[in-house]
Amino acid sequence: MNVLAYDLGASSGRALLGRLTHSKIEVEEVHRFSNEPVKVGERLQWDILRLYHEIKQGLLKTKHLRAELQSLAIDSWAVDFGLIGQNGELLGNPYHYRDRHTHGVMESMFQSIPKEYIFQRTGIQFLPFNTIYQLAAMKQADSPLLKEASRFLMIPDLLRYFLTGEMLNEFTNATSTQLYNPVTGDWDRELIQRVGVSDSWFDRVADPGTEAGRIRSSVMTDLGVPSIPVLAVAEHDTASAVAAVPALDRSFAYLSCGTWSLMGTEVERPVINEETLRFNFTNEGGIGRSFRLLKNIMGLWIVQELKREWERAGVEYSFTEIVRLAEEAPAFAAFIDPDDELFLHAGDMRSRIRQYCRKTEQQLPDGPGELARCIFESLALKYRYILELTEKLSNQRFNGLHMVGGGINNALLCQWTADSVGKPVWAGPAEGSAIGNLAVQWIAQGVFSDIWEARQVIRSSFPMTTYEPSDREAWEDAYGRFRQIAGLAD
Ligand code: LRH
Repeated sequence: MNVLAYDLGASSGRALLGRLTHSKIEVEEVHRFSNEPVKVGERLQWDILRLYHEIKQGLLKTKHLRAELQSLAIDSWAVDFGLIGQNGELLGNPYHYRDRHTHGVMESMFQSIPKEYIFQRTGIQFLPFNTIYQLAAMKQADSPLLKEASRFLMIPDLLRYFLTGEMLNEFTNATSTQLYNPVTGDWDRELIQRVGVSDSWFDRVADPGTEAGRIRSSVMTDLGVPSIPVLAVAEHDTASAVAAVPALDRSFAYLSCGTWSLMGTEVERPVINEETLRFNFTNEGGIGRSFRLLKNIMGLWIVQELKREWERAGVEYSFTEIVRLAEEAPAFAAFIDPDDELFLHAGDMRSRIRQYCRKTEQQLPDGPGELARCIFESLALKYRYILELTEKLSNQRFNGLHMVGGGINNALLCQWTADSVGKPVWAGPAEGSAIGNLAVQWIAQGVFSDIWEARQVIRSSFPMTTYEPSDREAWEDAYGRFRQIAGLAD
């Protein structure tokens, strides 16, 4: 049974063809493409039509493989969206969540809508780029789009709409907006109205696994493809990645490691209380109406930005080289809190890291190895802090940590994570989101009875590398210093 998964990340996208043979999943990458946002003036926007073009290219390439598809589905990064006008056309280009138009909007919103009220109703962490603040920023700027809009679609909803002509909002992604109420199981219409936009744009929310239409006739004619079903899966990429965690135990911790690091656990009901609010944890929707109690950690973004910066200066380093240089640099020389707002937007990471270190009276990392080592060690230390909080907030003890996503190709980071958290790290699969996307399509088709059966098959289909903790004393000492420097001490 062949199915096609499109997984769009903040810097690249891919289409994976999934086949099931003898209860094993086989995947073949049929298309890979870059996803480069475009800056026009001060505004950073997604090139959404190019992404749609690449989706069609993926369909063409699959056709050339003569692989008969049962269905396809799309997942992507969360929070970003497009607005649809009265005539059914997309209004403008979706903003990139790292665009600066949301700067200060969250804080100013708290003056009219209390923070506690928002958290009580949504259970979602406060990130300045959440959809709610993007809409409020557009409102403050008196965006003409808001006057024309008749529907709100998140990125995968939007691309699915282009393919099928049908509009539908998907559950896991809907929760990431901070406009969805997990207790009532619907958009929080009161909150939406208080933000000042029309709640009529927000329609029925569909569960992962729902058939959301079929390839429309114009696409069939243009590409010469049949009208296969297009499914809504766990369309938030992190939800798909968590769906693919090959856990045996129902109580498990995960780290989805890519541009972002998302760390947490799966829970049956959202955990909305003073503690989760205090530590800014989130309760995003998962598959089977579970919730992902987790926290965003800035992740490999800082290194990706450094790499781009070096490229602009004419120096090319591969990730393998960066990791090797980090390994050769002196240990525990300087730490940053990767989640400091300094590192959120694109720009000169070298000077921001040095600025952070100057402010906290540390040595200033200089060359690529020192800078990369500072980032990787700081990430590993932040992982320990968040893992301990996850245990506390969910009232569980984990005997290891599952790592999925492209970041697991960095064996040094996996090892340092194990050393820092003092528990084994089980790494794999690297294409977590795409595999979770495939798995939900197979659940929808009745091939797997539920996500737990899918997780078992994923476990037996993909390699998993175990990293045992080592060097504990040095990491324990580093953790104490890191907490002081990052202001995370008790
Ligand atoms: C990871 C991710 C994450 C969101 C961010 C916008 O790709 O979806 O879960 O917080 O992008």
